[in-house]
Amino acid sequence: MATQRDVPGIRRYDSPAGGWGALSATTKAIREQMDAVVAPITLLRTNQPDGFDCPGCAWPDKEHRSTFQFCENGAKAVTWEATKKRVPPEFFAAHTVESLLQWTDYELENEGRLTHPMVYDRPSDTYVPIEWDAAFARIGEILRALPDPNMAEFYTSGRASNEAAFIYQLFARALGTNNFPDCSNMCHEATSVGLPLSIGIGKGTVSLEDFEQCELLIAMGHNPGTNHPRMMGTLHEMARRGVPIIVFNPLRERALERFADPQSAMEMVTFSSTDIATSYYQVRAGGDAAALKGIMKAVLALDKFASADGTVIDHAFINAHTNGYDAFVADLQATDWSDIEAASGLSRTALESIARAYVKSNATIVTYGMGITQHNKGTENVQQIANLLLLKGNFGKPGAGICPLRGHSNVQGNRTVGITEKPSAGMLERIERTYGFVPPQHHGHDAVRAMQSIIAGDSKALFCLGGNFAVALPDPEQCFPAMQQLDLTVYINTKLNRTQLLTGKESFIFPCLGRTETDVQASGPQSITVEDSMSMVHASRGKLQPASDQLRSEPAIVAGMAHATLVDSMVPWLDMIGDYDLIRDGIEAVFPDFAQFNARIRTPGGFRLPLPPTERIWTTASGKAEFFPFTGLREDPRFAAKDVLMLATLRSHDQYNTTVYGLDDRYRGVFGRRDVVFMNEEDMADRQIEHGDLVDLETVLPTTKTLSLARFTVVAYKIARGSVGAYYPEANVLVPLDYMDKVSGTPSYKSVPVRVVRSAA
Ligand SMILES: Nc1nc2c(c(=O)[nH]1)N[C@H]1C(S)=C(S)[C@@H](COP(=O)(O)OP(=O)(O)OC[C@H]3O[C@@H](n4cnc5c(=O)[nH]c(N)nc54)[C@H](O)[C@@H]3O)O[C@H]1N2
Ligand SMILES: Nc1nc2c(c(=O)[nH]1)N[C@H]1C(S)=C(S)[C@@H](COP(=O)(O)OP(=O)(O)OC[C@H]3O[C@@H](n4cnc5c(=O)[nH]c(N)nc54)[C@H](O)[C@@H]3O)O[C@H]1N2
Ligand SMILES: [Mo]
Repeated sequence: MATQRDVPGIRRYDSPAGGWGALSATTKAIREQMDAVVAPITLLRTNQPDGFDCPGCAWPDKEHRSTFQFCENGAKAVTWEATKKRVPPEFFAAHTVESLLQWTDYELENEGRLTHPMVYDRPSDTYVPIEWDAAFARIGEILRALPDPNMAEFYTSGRASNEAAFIYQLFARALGTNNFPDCSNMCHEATSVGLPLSIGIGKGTVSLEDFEQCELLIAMGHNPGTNHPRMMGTLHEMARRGVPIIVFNPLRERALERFADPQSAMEMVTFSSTDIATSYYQVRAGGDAAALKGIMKAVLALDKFASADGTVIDHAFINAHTNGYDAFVADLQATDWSDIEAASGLSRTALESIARAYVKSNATIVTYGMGITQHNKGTENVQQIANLLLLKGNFGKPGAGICPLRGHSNVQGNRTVGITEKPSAGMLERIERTYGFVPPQHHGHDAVRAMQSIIAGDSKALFCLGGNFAVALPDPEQCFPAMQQLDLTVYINTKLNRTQLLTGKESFIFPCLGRTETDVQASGPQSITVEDSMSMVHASRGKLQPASDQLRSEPAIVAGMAHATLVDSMVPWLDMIGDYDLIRDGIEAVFPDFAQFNARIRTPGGFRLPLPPTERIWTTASGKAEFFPFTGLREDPRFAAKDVLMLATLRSHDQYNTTVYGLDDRYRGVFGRRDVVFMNEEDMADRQIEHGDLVDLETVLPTTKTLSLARFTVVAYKIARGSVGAYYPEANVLVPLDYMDKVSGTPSYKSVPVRVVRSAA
């Protein structure tokens, strides 16, 4: 057998996810990054009523008051921020930017926390210290000299608080632009764009209580053991209650197979675990819409033989609450099973059995992540999930609904408080009324558009509130050099990363407080607020001593730049920093859903933002929920050329987006390396490729230039036929910038058509 060959760093991992492996990994993370004494105190403050919100993921906590929920990757996120390592001015003096560009992403961030505001000095090719006020003044000069404010881009990464995000959008709009590229454009944009058309709101509709009443869970395209680890507690509990859990994922992900809950003394002591998925379907990458069509086609067939009592399809709900049903049904009837099977990689029999399970359940939740959204058909994928749920009225009843698993811990909140390139008229009108300036009305740039505009030389200034913009986007060969043509780059970050090293004519790095740290302003210690995946808004307050006495909070840095740039502004920028309650008053004035904002966040647990679909109110154009047929099945490139494989770029267990904590991906059996391609053994055999061989990958798209990646090592893996996997960001060299979901603008990170061949010896 090919898989028997010994490949360095590749070992079988037979244990369940969680368990003792997770405990020892946590201890290791703490040992490497933190003082042993501070660590337990810090971890115990995570997600406590008076503590800080975990920067790891956006999964909610029960009433936000549970005792610290054990979570390996939450602990990694906290320790990575609370590390004792530092990047002081002496570090920058000792390393030119050119030399730092040779470092790996892991090495850069592992240097520790940024400590001083820095400015790029071209003659020495180093970053040198600068006073905050001098930096703000210079940025103001450059911005005032821009011929058009739309030549500036304002990127946000979803870790920023509501307060930081709100004041940031106010700054950009007061300057005169709606250019808000956002990490969400690379993440859940298909949700933000697709769901409002289907059900009136671009957010999930379930709460934690719904999981307690749910009768069937369908988990599509997400890897919670790594990316939403606190969700494992919920899944574990559901599995033990006997709730069927159906998984769709091209890869066998260990945590979705079996999990040992580190909080279960029984499972820890007996080395036992709980099976999570009751059935696991290895759909082809990019094949979910096809699979969903198959399930729905089978549901229609079952309905034919049923009585009209609504036990199969909820016709009463459909008549009262939806539009577009007939056209949707006609499309399903016209779709061939053979096309569904070819595009999904799943058999008709399998899809029919899922339909039977779906029909049996009175309350179904579908959870989904990047495996659904990051495709050139991402919006259609999301809308097919909504269709499936609508068929049985799975909105606005207990135990049922849709649950997009959000990415960054406050990405949803950023959107809610105004980070959008397509602002509503109402929001702009209320900004004008509250702050006395007329914000721009025309739409601005999303992330891909912003980069295209930088490449074209049209955009001259880039601000980044967190994140690692250039590394997160596709096609570095094109994007990295373009960044260096910018006149001005301003990076507000906690850690060193590659984007900061792609210096423009003038570049600034502003170190900011992290969420774990105390934030003291004129009126005393401040709290910030965040919104989790389930629309719960609550306060978060840091407890640790800041990493350096030079750090400023994100809102303070933004306000400082605004104050120095907009000299005639009537917005009380600096007052708002003295007391964040004033920022929240502004949020309340611009977004009516935040009525009584300051009062409501003072109750532990916070409050939930309104979600009309939970009351069967549909804020769509028609006032009803909409069925959207998906007609693009045969556009899958694998129909045109049989040797094409679909590449999905993935996160390892030891990474947070572009932040690489370590080089292991324990559950997938990869240790100490990331230069691998996961392949199905039959696809390997077809190409005479063996486990451990070096291969070259090349994109196959008629309309874009060919991108390639050479000499990665093949790992034989339990991955669906027709699909290959590789790590993000290493594999971003294969993702075209302009191959995306046309509706939402999301890059097709999870389905790039590629050919794989053995590398020349
Ligand atoms: N520890 C940790 N936590 C994180 C992050 C992190 O990097 N590290 N990132 C945060 C962010 S910003 C986000 S957006 C989320 C990401 O969380 P996830 O959505 O879980 O992200 P990924 O790991 O990119 O991909 C998820 C899964 O999709 C599967 N998949 C790939 N293609 C397809 C497909 O076509 N169909 C289906 N059904 N599945 C497919 C992959 O095999 C993988 O298991 O997590 C957040 N939390
Ligand atoms: N190929 C491929 N590309 C992808 C994806 C994929 O699945 N495949 N996923 C996409 C997704 S879902 C997302 S969300 C994007 C992520 O894109 P980004 O959000 O831009 O990237 P991150 O890696 O999360 O950002 C890491 C940096 O954030 C900074 N940081 C950390 N904490 C804080 C903080 O509290 N404040 C501030 N100001 N800075 C902080 C640190 O300096 C760190 O270097 O990447 C996208 N890119
Ligand atoms: Mo994300």
